[in-house]
Amino acid sequence: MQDIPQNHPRYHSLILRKKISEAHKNGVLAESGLIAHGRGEAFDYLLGEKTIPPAKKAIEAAATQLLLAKHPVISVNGNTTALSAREVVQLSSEIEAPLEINLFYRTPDRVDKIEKILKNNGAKKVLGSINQKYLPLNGLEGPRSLASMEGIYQADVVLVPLEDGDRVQALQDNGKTVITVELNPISRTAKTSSITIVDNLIRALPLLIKQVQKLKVQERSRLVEIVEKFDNQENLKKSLEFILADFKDSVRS
Ligand code: PTJ
Repeated sequence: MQDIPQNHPRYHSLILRKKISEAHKNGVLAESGLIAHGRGEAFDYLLGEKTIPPAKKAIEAAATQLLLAKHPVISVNGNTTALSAREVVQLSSEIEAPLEINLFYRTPDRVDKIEKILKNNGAKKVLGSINQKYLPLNGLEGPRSLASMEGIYQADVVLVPLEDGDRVQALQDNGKTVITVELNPISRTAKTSSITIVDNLIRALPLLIKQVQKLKVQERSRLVEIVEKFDNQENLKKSLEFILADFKDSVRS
């Protein structure tokens, strides 16, 4: 693929596109993952491609919720692997949460490739691989309903970056607290999750890792206070207000 000149005004965005399209060529990313990335790009544009204050608040609440969890799990799909394999592995080691591969377009080949990438990035244990034992998660059909007995099936808190709304709903209906990273604040995923980080995964994960490291040393009572104060619907409203304010500024200028 052609090199991207560093002085290109959209350099960072083009680098991400390159990563995404290479992951598709290598069989890691589903074809629909390319479209999902495009939708994400459009919303990121509306956010000014920066982490807005409501996202920082959600990141703090997410870090706290993960630290309070008895059995946290990080669900990993093709887009997450393509963009942020190193960071999900680091987060999983910081919070001692297993990574579990869960794919919408599940094939043995994709699962194997994703497992290898996670392991090459330092993951010690990856759940969700081909020969494991699964239990079905009520309310879902097809491969997404597969929940590892050691992982998502018994999890109390699940981080699911870039997820679709019906899986989030099913996880909630099965008693899990769901944290998501989702650029579209009006999606069903965003509205259904317990904590929605309206930000690009590539910016949100490093910040989430930093927050976990910072909050680890806090008293449990302080952590409980942070989670109890967080209101996801209110925070989503604030994210939309940021987008709308930017629109108004653009119209005026
Ligand atoms: O790897 P698989 O087989 O599990 O397939 C994964 C995809 C993403 C293709 C599948 O789950 C899917 O079709 O997802 P959706 O319903 O298109 O939703 C993806 C959501 O992710 C969209 O609402 C986008 O706004 C959002 N999104 C895309 N890129 C990013 C993002 N959110 C945060 N960071 C991103 N980089």
